[in-house]
Amino acid sequence: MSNNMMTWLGSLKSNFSNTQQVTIVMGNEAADLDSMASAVTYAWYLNLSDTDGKYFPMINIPRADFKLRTEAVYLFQEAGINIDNLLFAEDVDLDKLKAGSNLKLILVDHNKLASSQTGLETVITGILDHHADEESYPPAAVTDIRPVGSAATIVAESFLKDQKDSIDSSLGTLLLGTILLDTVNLDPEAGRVTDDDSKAAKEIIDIAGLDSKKLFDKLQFEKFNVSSLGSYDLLRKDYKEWQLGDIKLGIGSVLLPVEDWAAKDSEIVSEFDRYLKERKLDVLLSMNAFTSPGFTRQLVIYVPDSNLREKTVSFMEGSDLGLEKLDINSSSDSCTFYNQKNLGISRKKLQPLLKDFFEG
Ligand SMILES: [Mn+2]
Repeated sequence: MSNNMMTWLGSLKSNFSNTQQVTIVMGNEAADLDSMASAVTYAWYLNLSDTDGKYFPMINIPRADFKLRTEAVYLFQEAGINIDNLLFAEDVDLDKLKAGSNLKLILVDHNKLASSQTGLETVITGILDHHADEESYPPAAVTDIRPVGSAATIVAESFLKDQKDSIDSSLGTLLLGTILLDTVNLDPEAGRVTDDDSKAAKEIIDIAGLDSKKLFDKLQFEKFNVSSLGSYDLLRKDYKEWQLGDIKLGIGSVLLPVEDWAAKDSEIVSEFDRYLKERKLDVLLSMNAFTSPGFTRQLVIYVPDSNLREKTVSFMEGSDLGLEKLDINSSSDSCTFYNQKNLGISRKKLQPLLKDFFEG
């Protein structure tokens, strides 16, 4: 058992097997920064307190999806963590572990398992969370569920209580960065921060000697910095799809002006085509939203079938979206780019309009 977090992380994969007794510490399936950072840091805390506990953090998404969480990519790197050392969803066979009576589960940043993981409730032994308590776990589970701004605050409190000496700049960066992002830099105006968050954050800042303003600004920037992502990843970063009658519709939400996107990727239309075909879609839309300097919305419509395209485009051009065609080099018959003048129509509002249209 190491008492250095990096050494411990470096040996995680070689110490793990799906056929031996383990306690998996995992965040929720949305795997935001809070879920991932809390899983890693809380598993580390538990290992410090119980030297043969075999606590393993699991990042509850496929490894290939990690790069989409650009703020997490930044913070883990800043904390000096090599992502290759972490266990992701495909590395851990929860069903097999449970079938072999080898699994205990500790949930962080959620208290009810995802629908894809139901059946594992009986092996939940602990929960540390800040969501409303859904009481979907065994009564014997040890829980700390409180409405603080970040689950990382509750992890930080654990270290502050009895592992203060383990708070170095690496651990401090992970915990503090997560708390700051979740509470909008501890700003009471944003309505997310509680006294517990502020107290834990301030103690971590003092112990680890961190600059919270600098860390928050950089995280906030990286959260929206999608420059490292290609067209395919931009489309899937924040994506939803629906079956509407005979039509399968997919809508990506992209934080980038279409002019910049098309300039960055001359193959943008063939990437839309690849995305549509892989997901067997009939209609693929991208709703682009960004601030430059004012809030702006744009829309991309991609429909390869010409009859369906004509129908779809004329409906959308005639709708309240306020579409104004853009002259983009990559435009083709099948792919059209627009400014969306009606800023009030988000994906949540557009979907029911298209549902009525395609199902009607
Ligand atoms: Mn959270």
